[in-house]
Amino acid sequence: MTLETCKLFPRHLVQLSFCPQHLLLFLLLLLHAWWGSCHPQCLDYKPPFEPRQPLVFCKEYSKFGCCDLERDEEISVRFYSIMDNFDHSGFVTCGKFIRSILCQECSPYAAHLYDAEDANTPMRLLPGLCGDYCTDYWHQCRYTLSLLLEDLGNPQQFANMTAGLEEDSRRFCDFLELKDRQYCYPNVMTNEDLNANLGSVREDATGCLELCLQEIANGLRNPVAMIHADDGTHRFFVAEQLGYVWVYLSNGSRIDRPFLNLTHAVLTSPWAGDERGFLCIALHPRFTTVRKAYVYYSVSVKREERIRISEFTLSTHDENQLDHSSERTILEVVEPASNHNGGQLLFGHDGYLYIFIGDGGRAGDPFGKFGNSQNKSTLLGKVLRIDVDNNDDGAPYSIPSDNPFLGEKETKPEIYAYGVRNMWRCSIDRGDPSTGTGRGRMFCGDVGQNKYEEVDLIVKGGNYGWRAKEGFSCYDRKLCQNSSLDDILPIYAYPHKMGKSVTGGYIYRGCQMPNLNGLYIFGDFMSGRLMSLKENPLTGEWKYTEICMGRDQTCRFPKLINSYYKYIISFAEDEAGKDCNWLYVLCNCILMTKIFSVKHRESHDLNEHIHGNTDLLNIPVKNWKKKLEVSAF
Ligand SMILES: *[C@@H]1O[C@H](CO)[C@@H](O)[C@H](O)[C@H]1NC(C)=O
Ligand SMILES: *[C@@H]1O[C@H](CO)[C@@H](O)[C@H](O)[C@H]1NC(C)=O
Ligand SMILES: *[C@@H]1O[C@H](CO)[C@@H](O)[C@H](O)[C@H]1NC(C)=O
Ligand SMILES: *[C@@H]1O[C@H](CO)[C@@H](O)[C@H](O)[C@H]1NC(C)=O
Ligand SMILES: *[C@@H]1O[C@H](CO)[C@@H](O)[C@H](O)[C@H]1NC(C)=O
Ligand SMILES: [Ca+2]
Repeated sequence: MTLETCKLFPRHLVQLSFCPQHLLLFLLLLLHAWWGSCHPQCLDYKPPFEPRQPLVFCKEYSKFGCCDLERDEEISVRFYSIMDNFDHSGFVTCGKFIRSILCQECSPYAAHLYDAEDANTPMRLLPGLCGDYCTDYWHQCRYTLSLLLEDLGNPQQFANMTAGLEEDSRRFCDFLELKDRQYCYPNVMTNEDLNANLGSVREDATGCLELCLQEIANGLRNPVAMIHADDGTHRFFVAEQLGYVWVYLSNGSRIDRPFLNLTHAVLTSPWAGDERGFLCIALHPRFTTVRKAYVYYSVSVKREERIRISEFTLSTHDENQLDHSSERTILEVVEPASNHNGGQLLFGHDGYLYIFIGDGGRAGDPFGKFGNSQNKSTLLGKVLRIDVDNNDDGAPYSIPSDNPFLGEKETKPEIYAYGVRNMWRCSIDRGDPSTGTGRGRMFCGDVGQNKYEEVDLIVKGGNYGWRAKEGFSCYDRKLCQNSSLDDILPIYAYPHKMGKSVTGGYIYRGCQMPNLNGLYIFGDFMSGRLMSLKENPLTGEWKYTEICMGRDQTCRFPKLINSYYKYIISFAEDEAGKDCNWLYVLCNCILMTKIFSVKHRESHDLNEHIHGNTDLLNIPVKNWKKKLEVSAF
């Protein structure tokens, strides 16, 4: 086999010359590209990974390969059952060959060793061996071939074949040999170029981390959030801004009937840049027993715009649908303007519900004496924390007894942190898979005003600065210089030449790219830039690295792509299970700038117009949100 054969990968790049609909993409990461062609790849076509627990039998693939501990145990069982046929000296002579051959499915190059890269051609029965190694094997243990093939199919089928092969060293090795001397076993193990950066995401010449993507769903209209239930079903719940939540099953199928259809109640419009709408959903952290979902959306009540957080109960007869008659309002906050509605809802590891509320809108947080965000008498511009457990009778929520401002005069007890402008997408760190380091940390992107976008690490009682500060710099000079501000600076801020509306992401804790473990991966809605931050544990500083798409050759894998639609709306991760989890990015393809000239802030007239015209609501909400003030205000 020559390198040319590696280029047989079918090219599945999607056509990007048109903009079909809004896309939801799978953020899959890159396998070290080798001469741009032959990749580490597993027999199931997936990329290799770092097993969560070290392997016991095929130890050499403990660091990075294609087997988890469970598969490793199965291989070991098979080995010992084959070795039952041997006496001690046979075991000593042939055990090592059999073990090595059986373990090749754990090799990060398994797909290549088994000729499995091209799904249209038959796979080899056994991994491809190098010539010398095969000759050795033939000399010492040729009669073991039938044992290896025995349980791969109908034993009769192989009986004649192996009988013929075992007698003739040339035919034996014609059958087992992989002619490509670099990729055959065992040379593939010792080739330095192939093994140097296994599992490492590579940097391009400018230092940008190169990734590839896989599309997993499309045809969504402004998908604002994607979550999982953590209940072993591995389904996804994808929310669209106009008020739908859809269930995607683990096999990729979408259930026809919506999980939730709130389109009749959600206040939004087809106007590009409308920040209102259905913005988030969170499931109870013990969803298997507490069958409740929480949603965050814009609503018009008595001509007043509000955001509403409400609770739904799962249908008793359909686990892929909420009981639409079960809605119970948990909290409503009046929005003085139609932008900056916040929009994040999530459960922390403490079991409490966190709600991220925007500053109420317009530019520069103009309300009151020093804006809403620094005013603890209002819920606007805050991170809230409430307890929704055991709320079936009485109040819809209670205040956790250790909320930071309890008992402070003229301060809302729900407040957990303040000084936030318009946090868009927050996440909780799962923690390092082996040490647990970082577990429970809460990261948010806070959309900036005119100059800086920032990423914050949210802690109890923290003041995140707005409107005194935007990023690291002063926005309101007077407030900024007040020594009692005592604010927490972002872990990172970037100027508007890099992007104009941050979309918070996740700490990568997957196992396919061990060198990305601990990186915070996020993006910018306006510029489409994908970015990462890596913490220096000694200094606590976060170092920025851009993420770019791998080159065509790098991503030339079945189903992989290396481009995406520019408007990064949100990120997601899937349920961690036996398998590695992945990161996802939700993107939109349509430009929104054209419609910026439409002024509709605080336009109750417009809302009425929209409400009076339900057809409009059923039009896909073309573009998405946020940062309207760039040109409108
Ligand atoms: C196997 O070999 C025997 C004898 O050489 C022959 O009769 C039989 O048909 C062969 N079976 C297959 C499946 O080729
Ligand atoms: C996925 O699973 C569902 C339910 O088991 C089934 O109805 C559907 O046909 C499956 N879809 C695919 C593409 O296999
Ligand atoms: C969602 O609800 C609206 C009315 O509330 C209805 O007109 C629409 O058909 C529903 N959509 C789906 C997909 O069920
Ligand atoms: C703080 O917010 C409350 C509630 O909106 C408002 O009544 C009060 O005037 C504000 N305080 C200042 C100093 O602006
Ligand atoms: C500084 O902030 C405190 C608390 O918000 C306030 O009471 C005080 O008047 C401020 N000082 C100045 C000089 O603005
Ligand atoms: Ca800040």
